[in-house]
Amino acid sequence: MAVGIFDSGLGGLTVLKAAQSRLPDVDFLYYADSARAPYGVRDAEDIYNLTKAAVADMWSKGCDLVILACNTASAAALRRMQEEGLPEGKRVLGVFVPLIEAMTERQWGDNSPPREVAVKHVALFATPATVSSRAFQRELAFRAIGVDVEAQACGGIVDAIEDGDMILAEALVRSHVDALKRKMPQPQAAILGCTHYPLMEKEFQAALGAEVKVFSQGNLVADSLADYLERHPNMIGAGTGGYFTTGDPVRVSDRATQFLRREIRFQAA
Ligand code: DGN
Repeated sequence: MAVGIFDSGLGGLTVLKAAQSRLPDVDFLYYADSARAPYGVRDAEDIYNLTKAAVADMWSKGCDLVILACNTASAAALRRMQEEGLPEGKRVLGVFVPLIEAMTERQWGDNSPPREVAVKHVALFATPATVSSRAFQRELAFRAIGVDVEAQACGGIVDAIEDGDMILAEALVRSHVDALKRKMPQPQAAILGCTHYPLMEKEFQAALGAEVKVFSQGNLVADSLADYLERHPNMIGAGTGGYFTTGDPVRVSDRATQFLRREIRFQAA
């Protein structure tokens, strides 16, 4: 049994990379629904159905615990799947909560009352689907955390990164930060609410200014996962992981190798 990391495409590899370096003894199974990516422009029902089917496939491959390493899928599917009830012994977790917890210094599954957050004006950068879901604001309200969130739907950045066009990605980061600043001139913190954006963290930080605290996901999710596995050691087991895709394994392997700058070989899911 390995821990499953799911994304529609390559963005979740930033989470996988951080998790592998934080938990070198754990096997990971990465699953990319590349045939249907990107999810960020699909409607919520579609994203929910695709995510549910992919997670079921990962459970059948032996992952009892699956991390939705995709904000778009977490926003549309996570709460709904958990509320509908999961099969015995299976768990699915998302990538929003570790971000919120980093802002409030709490841990996955910790029900202690919310602590005071130091930041009050927060910029959220995410895909159009994540922004229109308002899932991040819902999770904050659920925890009674009173921060003022201004969201910017960042069309185009995911495609530019997946195409390897970092010049376009950087230009888009600057224009989305400018658009956000017209709505919220002085954010105190910024949340990069898409697993592709850690690759552009420096560019976001430069466009936002050094005084803005940028919360990016890879290491935050890896730390939360390490803490979760310490409290639920039965969710890790022996077994091998690997890289699976619903798309063309050769094409996805080439792109993933370029994306993470290390050799990665996918097989058909
Ligand atoms: N990386 C995904 C996310 O975190 O929302 C966006 C890419 C996609 O369209 N799934």
